[in-house]
Parts: sequence; C-alpha cells; structure tokens
Amino acid sequence: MKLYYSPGACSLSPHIILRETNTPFELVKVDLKEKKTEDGRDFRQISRVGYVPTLELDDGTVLTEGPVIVQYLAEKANATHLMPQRGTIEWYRMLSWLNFITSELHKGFGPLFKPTMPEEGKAFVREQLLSRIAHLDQHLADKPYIMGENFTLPDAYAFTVLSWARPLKIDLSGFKNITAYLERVGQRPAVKEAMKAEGLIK
Ligand SMILES: N[C@@H](CCC(=O)N[C@@H](CS)C(=O)NCC(=O)O)C(=O)O
Repeated sequence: MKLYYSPGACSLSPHIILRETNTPFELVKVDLKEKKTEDGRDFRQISRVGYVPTLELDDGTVLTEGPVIVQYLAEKANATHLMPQRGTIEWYRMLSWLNFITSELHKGFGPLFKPTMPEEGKAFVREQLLSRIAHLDQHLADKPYIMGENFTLPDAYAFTVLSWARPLKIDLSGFKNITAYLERVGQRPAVKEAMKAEGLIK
C-alpha cells in the first residue's frame, strides 16, 4: 500500500492512522505544484484529482478523500479502538465530526493559503474559521479527545488541520482546551513518528 503525501498537508491524518494501526505502507512524496511524485512520475496519472492524500492499494486501486481513507485503514486493520462500532449512534457522531473537520476546518483554512486571496476575503474566512474552532474548543472542555476518553479517527484529522494555525498566524492561545488537546495528541508515538517521517520535527 502506498500513501501519496505532501509534508504537513492533510495527508498527515491518514499517515498517523497507518502508524496507529501498524499497517505496512510506503510513503511517496508529491510535489503538489508540479504534480510530480518524488520518483518523477506524473501524479495525475495516479490520482486524477491531483491532490493528497491518495492511497494506492497493492492491486492498484486508488482511494482519495482523507475522511474516507482513515475509515478504510481502520476497518482493514480491525482497529476497533480507533472508531465506534459501525451503525451505532456513536459511529454517526464520529462521521459527523469527520465531516465537520473536512468541511468547516480543513476547507476553512484553504483560502488562507492562497497568496492571491485579498486581505478582506481572508479576514472574513478567518472570522468564520475561528467560530468553528471555538465550537471544537467548547466540545473539548470536558473530554481529552473528540469522541471522549480515547483517541479516534477524527483526532488525527483535527490535529493535522489545526497545526496549520501557527504558520498561518492564527492565534489559538485563547482556546485553552484546543491548546491542551494539540499538546496531548502531539505526544502520541504514532503522531511523532509520522511527523518525523515527513520532516516536520526532528
Ligand atoms: N477533498 C480532499 C481534499 C484534499 C486536499 O485539499 N489536499 C490538499 C493538501 S491539504 C492538496 O493536495 N492540494 C493540492 C491541490 O488541490 O492541487 C480530501 O478531503 O482529502
């Protein structure tokens, strides 16, 4: 199995889950501007959408969309500790959080990476994003992880996208629960290994 990734991008979330589940995999770095893999292949020939994360299975099947890739990985590894039982209300709550992270947080950060986006537009996006971050901060007031007592799939994703706040100069220091949460998740061995492998920490 191959995970196509870009350092620190949203592909860090499935990368963490690959390590949390001890799944054997190969990491392939992608230059997202040039759409080239590190071994010189045309990335669009592998993933028509041209974005990471892209998972390539051993039979050549390609799977995209981070929130779906993490579910695939956890189910294949039978990692019942990383997700509630399918079909239960807790399962749907987990899907609800994955969807919140992808549509409200991940895609909320997106425009802030665009150098061509006017500052007025960025201010609007930032305000909206901060209100979504406040919602997660409140949710974390009485629990260490998004789903409660244990680290599950949405935590890898939330950790990944919230780590973009610092380089984008979004001050999270007022969100005490999130600050403690990022510290907690960042201490997990699988998270540290993934970040190290991507060259994000030493
Ligand atoms: N809908 C996709 C979006 C993935 C995405 O936004 N990937 C970014 C990196 S975080 C990317 O590869 N952008 C390059 C591009 O879109 O050309 C998902 O949720 O996995």
